[in-house]
Amino acid sequence: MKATALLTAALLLISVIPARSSGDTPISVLVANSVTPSPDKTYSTFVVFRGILLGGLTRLQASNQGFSFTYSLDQNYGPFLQSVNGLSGSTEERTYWQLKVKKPNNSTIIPDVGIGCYIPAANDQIILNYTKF
Ligand code: B12
Ligand SMILES: *[C@@H]1O[C@H](CO)[C@@H](O)[C@H](O)[C@H]1NC(C)=O
Ligand SMILES: *[C@@H]1O[C@H](CO)[C@@H](O)[C@H](O)[C@H]1NC(C)=O
Ligand SMILES: *[C@@H]1O[C@H](CO)[C@@H](O)[C@H](O)[C@H]1NC(C)=O
Repeated sequence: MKATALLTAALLLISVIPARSSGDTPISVLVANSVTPSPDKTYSTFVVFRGILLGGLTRLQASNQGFSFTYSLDQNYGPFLQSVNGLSGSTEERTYWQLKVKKPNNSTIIPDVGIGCYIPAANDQIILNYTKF
């Protein structure tokens, strides 16, 4: 092969590899339903360096792993996670998607911010838990 052909092949290879730099932060997403017991689902995705959870969820939705979500925009607090995999929170039924995070040391926190403000750390397990308020 000529040098130009090699270069073309190398460039082609680079362009088909999804952009994922060393600064990327891997996370998993667990979808749980504590209202109507159903099997948990786990997905993998990542956020960019210091990226917000909303970015990771958007990337996960685009990755064809069967994850979908919607959000509404609150004028004060930003994105409110409305539905996950077609199941929507409801004020009438007093249900919502709670956001929890299980850290690599197995301690679980309930973030005091939503999906637009939470910045995942490496190997966070994001728990989206359908529950009652
Ligand atoms: C009640 C309440 C809720 C209820 C709202 C249900 C309902 N229909 O009433 C429920 C339990 C659903 C809830 C959930 C969450 N909440 Co809340 N909630 C409150 C609380 C105590 C009062 C809000 C209120 O009624 N205001 C009066 C009404 C008249 O004004 P309103 O603008 O219409 O209120 C709406 C918004 O506040 C919205 N809302 C409530 N919480 C949140 C959170 C986010 C991120 C967004 C975008 C909107 C939002 O729901 C209200 C009703 O529609 C406030 C604290 C406070 N004292 O203000 C925290 C507060 C707004 N919540 C907060 C948080 C963090 C959350 C969660 C992310 C917690 C979690 N880890 O799961 C989740 C949202 C997850 C998701 N799906 O995106 C934070 C937001 C801080 C921030 N900068 O992001 C606050 C300030 C409390 C705190 N921890 O400091 N919440
Ligand atoms: C677990 O890790 C988190 C953050 O990485 C830290 O804040 C917390 O103190 C740790 N908890 C325990 C019990 O070690
Ligand atoms: C966290 O829990 C899992 C499963 O229970 C266990 O295998 C793992 O060793 C635990 N990790 C730490 C850091 O305690
Ligand atoms: C979801 O929330 C319910 C009610 O708070 C709780 O009992 C359950 O353990 C939670 N599930 C997960 C996976 O955190």
